[in-house]
Amino acid sequence: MSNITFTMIKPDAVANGYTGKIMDQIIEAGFTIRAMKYTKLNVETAGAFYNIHKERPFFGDLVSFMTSGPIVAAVLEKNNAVADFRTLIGATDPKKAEEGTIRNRFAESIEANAVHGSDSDENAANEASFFFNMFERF
Ligand code: FUP
Repeated sequence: MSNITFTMIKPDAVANGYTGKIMDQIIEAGFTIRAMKYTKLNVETAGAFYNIHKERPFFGDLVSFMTSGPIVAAVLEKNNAVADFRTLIGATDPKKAEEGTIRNRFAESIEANAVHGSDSDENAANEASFFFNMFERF
């Protein structure tokens, strides 16, 4: 079990002004920020990040949405980070996300679902190094 996970605050949540509230909930839940940046994906970088979904029917819409505005990317540390962060954010579809979870509070839809959270230690490591080099992680 590794102790880092990777997150993005997605374009819907940034545009809706929820960046501060979401970061506050993450820190209150015991996560420490190890890297963070405000940036914007393009078709190439969003397509590469979601490459695992490239055959899925929603892939084109997902890339359009994820390139529609700026995001906040971050590497977070905590014991059991991957699983605990997925509990904190709730189900992919905010209609199914538990009361009080980040997606329950801030997401609009299954696509515009406010935040990303890595689904395994291996993906957390890969996603963190996709966004951050060794000089950007503390
Ligand atoms: P999650 O791990 O909860 O982020 O969910 P997935 O890896 O299954 O999906 C990644 C992203 O694809 C979701 F955040 C939103 C998008 N998606 C859709 O737009 N429609 C779907 O039916 C499923 C996922």
